[in-house]
Amino acid sequence: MAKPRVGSLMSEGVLDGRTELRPGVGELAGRALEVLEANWLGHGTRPSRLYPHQWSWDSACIAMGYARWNQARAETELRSLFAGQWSNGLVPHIVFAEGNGRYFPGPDFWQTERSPEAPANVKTSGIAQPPLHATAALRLYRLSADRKRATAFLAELAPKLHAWHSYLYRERTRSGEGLVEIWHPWESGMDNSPLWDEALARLAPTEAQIPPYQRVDIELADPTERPTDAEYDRYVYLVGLFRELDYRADRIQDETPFAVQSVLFNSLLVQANLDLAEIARVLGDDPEPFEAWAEQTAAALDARLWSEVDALYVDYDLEGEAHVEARSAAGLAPLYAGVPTPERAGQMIERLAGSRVEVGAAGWAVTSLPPDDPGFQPTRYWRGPVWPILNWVLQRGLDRYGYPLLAAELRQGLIELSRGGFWEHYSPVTGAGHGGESFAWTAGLMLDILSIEHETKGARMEDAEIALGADGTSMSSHGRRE
Ligand code: 9WN
Repeated sequence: MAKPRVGSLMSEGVLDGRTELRPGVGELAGRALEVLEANWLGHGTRPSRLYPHQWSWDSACIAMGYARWNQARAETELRSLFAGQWSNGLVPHIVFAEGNGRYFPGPDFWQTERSPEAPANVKTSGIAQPPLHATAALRLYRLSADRKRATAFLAELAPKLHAWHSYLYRERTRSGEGLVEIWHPWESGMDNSPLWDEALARLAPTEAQIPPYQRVDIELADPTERPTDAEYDRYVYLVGLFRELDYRADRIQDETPFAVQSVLFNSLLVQANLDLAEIARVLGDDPEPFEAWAEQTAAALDARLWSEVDALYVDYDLEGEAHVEARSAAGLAPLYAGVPTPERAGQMIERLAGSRVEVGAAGWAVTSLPPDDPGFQPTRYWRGPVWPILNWVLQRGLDRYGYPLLAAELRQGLIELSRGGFWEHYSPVTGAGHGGESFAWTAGLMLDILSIEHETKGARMEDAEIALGADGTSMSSHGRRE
């Protein structure tokens, strides 16, 4: 199959008028900030109209995006998310903004009040999402205009980050090997990725085991782009099970029929541990425990999840007692955390999981499923589209292993796609945006990408519209200060 070329479609005018706009970098950053502003809830940022609450890893990316532009907003974003942290350390994947918009499953379905560990005054979900928070906090510190204030914020957040990582190592590992497990596809952040198909197929819940529910997502978004009803039945069945177990981690670990060691989750955790170690150094605390976690998980990733045949890391299905068969660009994530040897990294980069597509004249991106996979669907959620987060992770990995040109081209691909708007994901065939529009997560990641461009190339970022205030606050293109 020929690699799809987004750029040719753009220049031929096949895509709609949005792509004709070719804003400069400063203007792109201004638009990204406007998207964040439009999704601001007053205390944190919703991903989009489709997701009217605060999501865990989205918020970390949003805080990272704000880091250079609006220190106060970035702090508020993380503070608000951590207000939903459980007493056992869990950072829930959703912190609900009650009374705001329709979403299923909402607080009435989760019923997290069944757990004495859930916070009393904030409604949340009862599962996790990938741990990008320490990484966001450190980025915020490094890009801060006001270092003193940033240090105080790190001191506030560090114990919470510590509790979060402790939860993961205490409740989510088995036999001390250092790989953290997920109990629900939503915990991976890649909901309906084919990575979970085999494990989900085994579940086969009876009707009586699926609590009654009604989807909202397919009313608000194109059903052909969303997970199927069969997938939702299983998502809901798992939540129902965790609810019955009152969200007790020990019981869930014993009884969950879905438990996977995810490469992406563990890679982000390795880096988050290294970042937590760095935070400890900044605060004059002991970095050693966090470095030890990072080393342990990195070693386990390398020893247990590497596939020589595929030149890729692959997830492990604990219930099925086998490596997951499906392949995805998420398997490249260990590059981001510095896990593979340079030799393995070279092999991975040569193949790029077969997921590379060209974007524009000088850019490229990876898809969520290789275009030559029989299950590839260019616009269905995690089964083909280009997702900004996977590409953000990869460009960091490429820089880390000494491939700055490739990393810059990948960022160029993302910049090119974002010029058509900040969408939840993009079709690798047409380059058009799909899923939610004006998506905060995408905008946050783009701001970070532009920051990295600034750091690596000295690209001009500030323009007349966006001026960074001397006091560390920023002025958005609305002319409002925070
Ligand atoms: C379930 C908010 C979230 C992202 C996930 C993405 C999607 C939710 C959904 O949206 O998941 O958590 O309802 O589909 O898969 O990565 O955090 O943007």
